[in-house]
Amino acid sequence: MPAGGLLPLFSSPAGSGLGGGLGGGLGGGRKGSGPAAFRLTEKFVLLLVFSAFITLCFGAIFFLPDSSKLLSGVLFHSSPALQPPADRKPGPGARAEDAADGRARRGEEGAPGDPAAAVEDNLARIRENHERALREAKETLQKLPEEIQRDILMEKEKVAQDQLSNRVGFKMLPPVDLAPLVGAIDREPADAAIREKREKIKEMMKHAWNNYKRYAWGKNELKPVSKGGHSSSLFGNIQGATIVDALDTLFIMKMKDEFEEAKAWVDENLNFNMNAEVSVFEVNIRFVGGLISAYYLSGEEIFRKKAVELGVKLLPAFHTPSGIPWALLNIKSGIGRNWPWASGGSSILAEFGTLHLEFIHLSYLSGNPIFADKVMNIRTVLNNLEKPQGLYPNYLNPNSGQWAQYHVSVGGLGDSFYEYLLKAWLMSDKTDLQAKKMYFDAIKAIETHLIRKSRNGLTYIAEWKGGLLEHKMGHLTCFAGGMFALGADNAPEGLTQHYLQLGAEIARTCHESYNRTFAKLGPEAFRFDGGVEAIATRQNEKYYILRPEVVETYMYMWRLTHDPKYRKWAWEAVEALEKHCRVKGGYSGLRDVYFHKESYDDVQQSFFLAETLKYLYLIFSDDDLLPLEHWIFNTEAHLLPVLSRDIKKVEVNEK
Ligand code: DMJ
Repeated sequence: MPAGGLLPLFSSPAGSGLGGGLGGGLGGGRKGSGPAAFRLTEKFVLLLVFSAFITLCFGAIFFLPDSSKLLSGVLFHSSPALQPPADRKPGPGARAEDAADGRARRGEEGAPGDPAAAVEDNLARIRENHERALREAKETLQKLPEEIQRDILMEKEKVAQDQLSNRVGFKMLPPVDLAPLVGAIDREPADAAIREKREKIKEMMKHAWNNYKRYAWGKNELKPVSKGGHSSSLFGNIQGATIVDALDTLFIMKMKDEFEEAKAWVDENLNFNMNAEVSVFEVNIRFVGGLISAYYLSGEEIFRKKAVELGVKLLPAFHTPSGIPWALLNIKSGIGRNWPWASGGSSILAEFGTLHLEFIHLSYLSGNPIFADKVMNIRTVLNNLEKPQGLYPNYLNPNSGQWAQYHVSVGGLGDSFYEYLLKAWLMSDKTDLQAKKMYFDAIKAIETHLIRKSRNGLTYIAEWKGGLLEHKMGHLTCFAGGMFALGADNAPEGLTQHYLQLGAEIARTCHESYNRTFAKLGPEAFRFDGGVEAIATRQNEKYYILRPEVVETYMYMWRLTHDPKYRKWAWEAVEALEKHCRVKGGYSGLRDVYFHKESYDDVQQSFFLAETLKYLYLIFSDDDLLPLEHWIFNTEAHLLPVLSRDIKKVEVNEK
């Protein structure tokens, strides 16, 4: 169709509007030199061509996949602040843009001001944005749904972590209702003989503390024989384990000056901003637990601040496919791994299963559910797993979320996981019914498959290896007497007396393991085979490192039964510690409890101050000091108040 055929439709006698404007410009050179009709036609042809070109350009923009990026590239090119910084990342898609930039920098063709170069630059950007969008879409499509979910979780976690760090840094943690904290301060026992014994235990604490202060202040632990500091790799470069572990013992023993100097050290020196690989479990039970406990007892804000700060540092340990945390974590890089000796690169039940109490409190104290989310996910993973004969193996692979080896123990590698199930239920003011069920189901299976009686009537808890029993019980396992007794009151129908009795029997067996040694302190492990009962037969099981588990069980048994034999047995332990472990520079562990001469290991463990001396002190105190209905002891004997039903609990989002 001839162009002229269309022209009348667009003709404007006044030459106004778009046609007039353009005509005035484009056809200006021919103005007045020919007939008006011809000039007008020329104008309209030009107008048509030009508008077709503009339409094409816009069409190209709007039909490309990422029109918003394109628009910002083309329309807002003059504003560099609007260009996304990610465009600058190296990679195949970045090359075109780099070339354009390079030209601009060199002032070559394509430098600002040159319209052809600007168009080329824009095209390069468009191409690059387009390629990147494709690449991202492809990567996302290649991911498994779980991976995508994990990415989202990690993003969310990062945001929560940043918010928390700001809150800690700017001292904006939410207000906490500290009342009523029952029995944090007590009266002197009425009975003079008991008072005297309690005073003696306080004197032991002074001896341990003063020597630590004199020879190892600020270090993790004391070497009481060589009189220096002792560093444990469990805490990486974090220092001051004894100070943090001792805080609440100092508080309840009313050693006020010592508590104040410990608090000042925490305020000025306790530092987590370092390149350190730590044991997540040990740092949690000693440092996080110690700080939370000190906060609740004293109300001093510095302890809460440090506890939350450390809690945030531990969060990257949970970055595993199953959410079961690594055993070891570099708190600077956030890189985690498991103990090289752990079966199949597994995480350990007693380690990842002993975070629950502290992390629930961290959520409460920070107002952020992230900590509780983490431990509730551990709970969910464990609850959903198939359990061999109802038992929980000690090794779990954090990548597959499956058990790695069928080795079950209520001692080392398993112990405090069971303890934390029971205590999670009690600490929740008996609302966490899942924990209660898991606890009672677990101990039922333990009783069926692991608990045995020796020929002479000593009840013991053996170790289970793929169905075969090893008739050995560890010192660590002795805590279970107290655990059975503590849970007895709420046991399923008709089992209360049974569990109290079981606690008493374990206490008796562990007392026997002490009584059958020269030092009257128990070995690391004792056996019920080869004609022996409650005696260590291997040289490498004969040591005693000031552990608390036996006196811990005496404490619960005393509180729950008031049978005087528990105070008697506790006092025997005090005398043995004084006779065999006390040295001028503090208290030392022994290499062989059967040997008639002390051979010291030269370490005053921080748990001696946190646990052993605290439990002994409580045995010789009235029951109104830290009543068991109001306080939960974490596995390092740090105090966590029961979170009453009235308290608004932090919402937990399960994974
Ligand atoms: C302490 O750190 C804790 O009691 C832990 O649960 C087990 N080991 C030591 C004491 O023996």
